[in-house]
Amino acid sequence: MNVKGFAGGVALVAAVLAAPTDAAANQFFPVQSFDFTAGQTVVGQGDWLRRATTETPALEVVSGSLSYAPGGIPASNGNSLRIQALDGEDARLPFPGGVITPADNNTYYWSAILEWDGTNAGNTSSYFAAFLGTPATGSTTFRGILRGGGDGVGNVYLGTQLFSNTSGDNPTVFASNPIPASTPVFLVIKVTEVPGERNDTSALYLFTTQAVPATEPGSPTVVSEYVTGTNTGDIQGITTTGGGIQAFSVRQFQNINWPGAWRIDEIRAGSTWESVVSDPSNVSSWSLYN
Ligand SMILES: [Ca+2]
Ligand SMILES: [Ca+2]
Ligand SMILES: [Ca+2]
Repeated sequence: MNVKGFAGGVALVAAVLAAPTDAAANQFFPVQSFDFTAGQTVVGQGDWLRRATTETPALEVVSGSLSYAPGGIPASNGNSLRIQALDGEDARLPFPGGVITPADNNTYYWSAILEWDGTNAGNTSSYFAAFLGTPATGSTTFRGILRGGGDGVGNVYLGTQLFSNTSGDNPTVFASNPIPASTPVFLVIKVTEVPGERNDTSALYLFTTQAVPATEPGSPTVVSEYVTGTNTGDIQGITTTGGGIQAFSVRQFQNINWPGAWRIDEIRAGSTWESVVSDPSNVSSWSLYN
């Protein structure tokens, strides 16, 4: 009798603890709060490495964290990362588990709090954050791309693109609501390996005024799909020629016509919505205490 009761208690505790444990298990790396030294490059701090060759200015950790005021995202520790509109240093954060080989119906999410500094709205766009494939150093096999762009009359938008190429096979799709200046927004990008070739998607969920839901919304803000063309237009297709997904990357690229500096913080990546909107290490968020 006592043994049975004890076993039931163990089962209950295991069930209560399962949610945060699963969220942690589905993360590709621990949340990146930039609890690093401000005023210095992020390269060499934590697990961050240089993506390509040396470029200046540095991809610099700056003082203070970003927070998403409407809520749903835990408060951030430490500092944050500045991304400038200059062809400066790029960095990558390798997955501790190594390269992920995509399989049918797999999903890959990343999320972040992001702030545009309000300068140089510009009249074109460029991309500055994405998953990264192979090879590790110097690779431009970006997928699940975040792109920022201006309309030339002061408005700035965010969009997503499945891969980085210039053929137009997978055009960027922008969300229609402008990004407020100096006000943090929250975003999730979801890449889906749809069974078959040239049909994968990159979806953007953009939050500017609403609290971030604990469960995935029924539909994203916008979706970028592979259209047509001659490129190897599939996550699995790229894998067969040496791809896969193995890192997260942040890029600085010179274009005087694209929006000014950004700050990014609280970067999460994982295979589920829950793994990129919650903090498994935050005990107060566990169902046991709600
Ligand atoms: Ca932070
Ligand atoms: Ca596919
Ligand atoms: Ca660069």
